[in-house]
Amino acid sequence: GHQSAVLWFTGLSGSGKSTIANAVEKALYDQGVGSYVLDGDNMRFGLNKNLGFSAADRTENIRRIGEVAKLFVDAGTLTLTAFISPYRADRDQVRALLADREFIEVFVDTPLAVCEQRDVKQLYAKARRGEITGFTGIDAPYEVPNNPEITIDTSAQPLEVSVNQVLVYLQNHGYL
Ligand code: GGZ
Repeated sequence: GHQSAVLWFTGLSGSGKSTIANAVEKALYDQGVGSYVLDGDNMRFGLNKNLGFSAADRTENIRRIGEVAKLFVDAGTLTLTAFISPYRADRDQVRALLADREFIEVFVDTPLAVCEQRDVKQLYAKARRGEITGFTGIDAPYEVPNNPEITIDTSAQPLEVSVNQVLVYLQNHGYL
């Protein structure tokens, strides 16, 4: 058996949050552990489709995701969330919703320069040209976590090492 919790990935656009979260989900599945990923695809296109990227909308986005994550945890599911979640107060609010061991903050600490270099969706380029305003890391803030349970720098290591960091944490802390 396993103990349910939220692995709350936070970091810049292009930092690798979704990639790592999805790879962890697959690795857990291969070990016979069911988990579920909440990300932009299932939240921003569904429950949160009325929200944009203003500070207030991001706060509401994270509040709702926190509440949904809590429901999944209450249902016994190991849950992974992959959102920028740029505001420390918003993340701390989610932490406060959950029991002590139920919130595991995973800071995907990939440098802005590396995220911008990747620019898979060409959003940083658009932000630099002023075609998108309020883009995190360019002209909107990202507040780094003060005490994340896990910190990952994807510029310094391959995906498998990042995935393993998360799995080892879960193992060592009695979640698996
Ligand atoms: C940041 C934006 C923005 C702005 C659209 N700022 O690389 P992506 O495309 O897939 O990741 C980004 C995603 C961020 O959504 P979140 O729900 O994670 O953000 S938050 O937690 O702050 O609510 C990016 C895209 O949406 N995107 N406009 N202005 N990212």
